[in-house]
Amino acid sequence: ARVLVFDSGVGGLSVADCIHRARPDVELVYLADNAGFPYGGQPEEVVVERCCHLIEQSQAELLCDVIVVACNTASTVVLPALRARTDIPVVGVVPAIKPAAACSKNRRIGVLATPATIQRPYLEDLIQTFAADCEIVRVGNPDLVCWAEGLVAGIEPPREGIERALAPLRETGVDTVVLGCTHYPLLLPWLRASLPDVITWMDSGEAIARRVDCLLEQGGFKAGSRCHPVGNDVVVRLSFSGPMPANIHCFMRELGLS
Ligand code: DGN
Repeated sequence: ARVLVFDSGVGGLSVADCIHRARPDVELVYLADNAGFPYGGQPEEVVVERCCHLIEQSQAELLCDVIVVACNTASTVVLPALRARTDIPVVGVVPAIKPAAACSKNRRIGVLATPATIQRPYLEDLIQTFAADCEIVRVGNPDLVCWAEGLVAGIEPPREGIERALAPLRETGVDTVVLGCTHYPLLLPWLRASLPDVITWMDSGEAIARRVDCLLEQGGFKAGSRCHPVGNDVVVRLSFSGPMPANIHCFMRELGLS
């Protein structure tokens, strides 16, 4: 089987890594819209059109069995349009409010995401549905995604910037933080160092991997291999089947992701 994992940049690699660990037999194609990064400050219609167009274009060539929109910011707006335009299963990401509410002891939870995700009404719906009895500290930050992108180029995130970004969470003493952006697991060593009292950092990668596994089981998909082209200057398209290419693998191992 073949799974397309899509993000505006490298953040979706944190999700690809979880899927790869759950289903090492599956061929993953990673599609990063570097030219469109970041999605946070862009109008909804632009994000919807970009995502649908790029995914459809890849899908026409690659014939993937499942599409994963591994980006919270895109998932907040693009899923209905994408599902209307394709007949294969589309999995999106939502911030892991539900599991966070299940594990917070002091009922104080931080939600760290891009400003766009923090502002969208669906986040409020998730909070009302799953965490109505918790105090929720929302932090919409425009810089963390860029610092995560920098890691691939070997640039360390600025410690002071991270401290500043996390200050509202420190002040309120949250014991659980939801990583509501797929780029943030890449920053975990720095986030942990900045907020050592947080007990649980909750991302959505494993839940997505379980969902993908379940869809592949339902479809009866087995491991398969096909050839497909790689990249152009608008979109970096990396594909990996079996062991991931050394640079991505090393990058993720360095960050403690695999
Ligand atoms: N990885 C994306 C997310 O989960 O929201 C980053 C969005 C962006 O491009 N700013």
